[in-house]
Amino acid sequence: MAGPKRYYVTTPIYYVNDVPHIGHAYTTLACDVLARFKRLDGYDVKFLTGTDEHGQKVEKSAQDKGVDPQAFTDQVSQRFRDLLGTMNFTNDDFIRTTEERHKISVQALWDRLREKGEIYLDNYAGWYSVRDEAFYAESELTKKPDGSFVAPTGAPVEWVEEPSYFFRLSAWGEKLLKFYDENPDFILPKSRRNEVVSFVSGGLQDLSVSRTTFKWGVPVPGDDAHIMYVWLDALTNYITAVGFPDEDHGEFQTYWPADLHMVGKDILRFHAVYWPAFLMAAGVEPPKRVFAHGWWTNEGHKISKSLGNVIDPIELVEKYGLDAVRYFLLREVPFGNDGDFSHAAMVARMNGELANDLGNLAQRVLSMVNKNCDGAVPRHGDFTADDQEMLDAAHGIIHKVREHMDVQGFNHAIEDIWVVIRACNGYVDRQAPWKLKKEDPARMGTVLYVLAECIRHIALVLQPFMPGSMSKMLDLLEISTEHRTFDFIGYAHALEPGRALPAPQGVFPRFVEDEKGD
Ligand code: ME8
Repeated sequence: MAGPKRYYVTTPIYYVNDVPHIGHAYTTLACDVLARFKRLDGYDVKFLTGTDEHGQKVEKSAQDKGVDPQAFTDQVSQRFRDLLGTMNFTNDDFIRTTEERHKISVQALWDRLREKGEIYLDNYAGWYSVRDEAFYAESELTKKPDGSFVAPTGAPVEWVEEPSYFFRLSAWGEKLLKFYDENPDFILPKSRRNEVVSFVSGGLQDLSVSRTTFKWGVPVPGDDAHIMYVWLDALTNYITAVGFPDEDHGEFQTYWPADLHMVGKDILRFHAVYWPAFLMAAGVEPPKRVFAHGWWTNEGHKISKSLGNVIDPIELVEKYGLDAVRYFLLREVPFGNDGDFSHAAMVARMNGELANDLGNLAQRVLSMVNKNCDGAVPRHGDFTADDQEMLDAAHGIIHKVREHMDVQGFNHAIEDIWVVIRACNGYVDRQAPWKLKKEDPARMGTVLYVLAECIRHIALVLQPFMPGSMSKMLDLLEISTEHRTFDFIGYAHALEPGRALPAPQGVFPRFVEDEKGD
């Protein structure tokens, strides 16, 4: 069984009908920060991402481009892989649903459901949206003036009639409700949980899980006129990646059930209703949590290809720098809520919080150390109550941050770290080490020591959010790579007075508009 120090986190696998944008980068970023945090906190982590390559939507995109679907998916999937490097993501695996390991896994799950009598053959007659890859009941649709119907997401729907296998979802409603009840944190945030509970309480219908009118997908074992429903195919990736159907060995034993499936609110129903129902029906334990985060808009407008306002994460990184983008995305919006991307908000965070609050603190302290303490960690005398309070606050941040990270409260974690950064700035002003230089150089050494030690802690806990910049900051304190995990928090591993430090360098430049004003 998975022990307490194991952590398995997954992103949705993204459709390769289109190139990656800020929304995809956001979800994967949240997972990367959690994965990094847990690794630093001593966990054995598996962090999975990948691409969802089957189904009608992808098949159509390939056709539109006049390319064979496999060649098309190879190309677009690579764009998603490239983004991982650009964003400094640390996924341990990248899964593609066109891989052989996945076909084996999905077909094994199907066989399992079939053997257990959970799947039966019938005919489907109803509405389908290719854009959402979802079936809709007529009661969920809105009629437009021209007589056509649209899904609640605004996506067009088409009438489909074809032979289809069905999954007995209707039989799982009560069991799902019991499961949600027994696992109150299975769906976060709470508001989303309530939506799901009321959807399931309204009664579930059996779900069509195969299609016969196109070919791009995994064939149903023993009946290859049928292609498996792309969501059954896609959701199974989470167990494929840990070796399913081999449940008795290796990674499955170590990592399943997953600790967290991170998703956007658009795909919560698939993850919080269908997926646990499939798994329970197959006799496999459901994941521990699904977190549905909110939706980004661009300067107040919905992000869409047709509006031409899609934000390219690569362009953002080129303009503002990677860590500023990573910071902004998780700081700007309470995680779970919708958020708006704006240039003004980005620059305000960069200049106010990164350059001023944190950058200046480090720069001021390290420059004073460099000039007045022979470029080495200062020697300190006895700590006053003010010193002690400052050090305790820095040492204590990890406890608060850990609690927030356990419920994906990224913005709260950052806010609590900033409380300490601001407290440090207050302490500098109060203690005025530049005055102490003449009046009491020994006391100046103590004050600068306290500050350097606080900066060490701030940098340690901020590593998951801004790995590149915090690595630079820890380099400036001459902290070796092995001493950068959370085991090195606290007095026992405090900076060693007298240790030579490199010349200080700025870590967070202010953002200045160029002359063209872009
Ligand atoms: O749904 N704001 O893939 P997908 C925030 N293949 N997040 C956004 C976003 C936005 N504006 N736009 C997209 C699929 N996302 C399926 C998933 S999983 C077994 C199969 C993010 O390419 C968000 O995480 O449409 C959303 O859930 C996901 O991209 C949808 O990606």
